[in-house]
Amino acid sequence: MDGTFRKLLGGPGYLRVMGAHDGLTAALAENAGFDAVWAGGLGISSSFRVADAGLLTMTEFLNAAVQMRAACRFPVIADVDAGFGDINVVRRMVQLYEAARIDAICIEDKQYPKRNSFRDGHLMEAPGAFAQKIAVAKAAQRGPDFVVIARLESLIAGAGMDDALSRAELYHDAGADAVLIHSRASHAGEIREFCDRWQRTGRDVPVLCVPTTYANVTARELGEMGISAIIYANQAIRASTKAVSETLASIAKHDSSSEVESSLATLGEMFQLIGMNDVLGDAPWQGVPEPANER
Ligand code: SPV
Ligand code: MG
Repeated sequence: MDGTFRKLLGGPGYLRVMGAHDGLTAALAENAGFDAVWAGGLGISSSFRVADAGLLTMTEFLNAAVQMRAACRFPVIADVDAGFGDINVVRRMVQLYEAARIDAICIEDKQYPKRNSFRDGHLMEAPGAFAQKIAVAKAAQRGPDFVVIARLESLIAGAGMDDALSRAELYHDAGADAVLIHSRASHAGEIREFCDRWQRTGRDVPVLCVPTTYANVTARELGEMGISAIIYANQAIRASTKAVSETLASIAKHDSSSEVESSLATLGEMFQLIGMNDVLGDAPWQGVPEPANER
């Protein structure tokens, strides 16, 4: 990676961030040219077949993020839901994630245990209580590079744009390095309005967004509105779920995998992805010719 994630996020233009749920999907995101990976709660929960409702433990989320960290070189942004507990949990969480070389965490201002943002029935954290979580998170980090993103759920919970903006200012004052404005509108109008009004505050703070329900907008258009990073949070897990279901159904139906062979990754492609050619001691190892006198 060129420079730290903090520098990338604060740099010109916008980053495209792909959601992943394990080491393999993180590597696929890196190979496809994305700028960072989102270790997303929905994707990780789905990979366990568990509801995205604060059910997995911090350790399970952290282990998934660590698996991604080890499998790729680009930045890892970890979705840490509402922080897994109170301010004491948040402090320990930051210490563990930073020690694991995760580049950034994103904490959302809903009460623990949170509900997925595409469902109803949200309870927001009181603004001051969440600002305190952010302040504790920032105080807990040891190095200068770790990034804390405050995720605003006001538009999701029906609290409105004024609430989102006033919370964003409060969280920035508490030390947030960036804010994520979440919307589940069917178009990017809320994002545009937030960006316009946020820029008028004169605060030079990166804004991230998650265009799941407003998928008909391009990253470039969001960048022009003032967004610094666009997170495709769940497309990878949805793609693989559909592809695997269809493949398995075909094999079951035809009593054979012949129908689907052409749509599968080849063994060679899998070996390349997981580094089989780098396995030491396997014969024949193509990398270095054997010395002639030992033949
Ligand atoms: C996730 O991917 O877990 C997220 C993003 O938090 S969203 O599901 O869009 O709320
Ligand atoms: Mg999540």
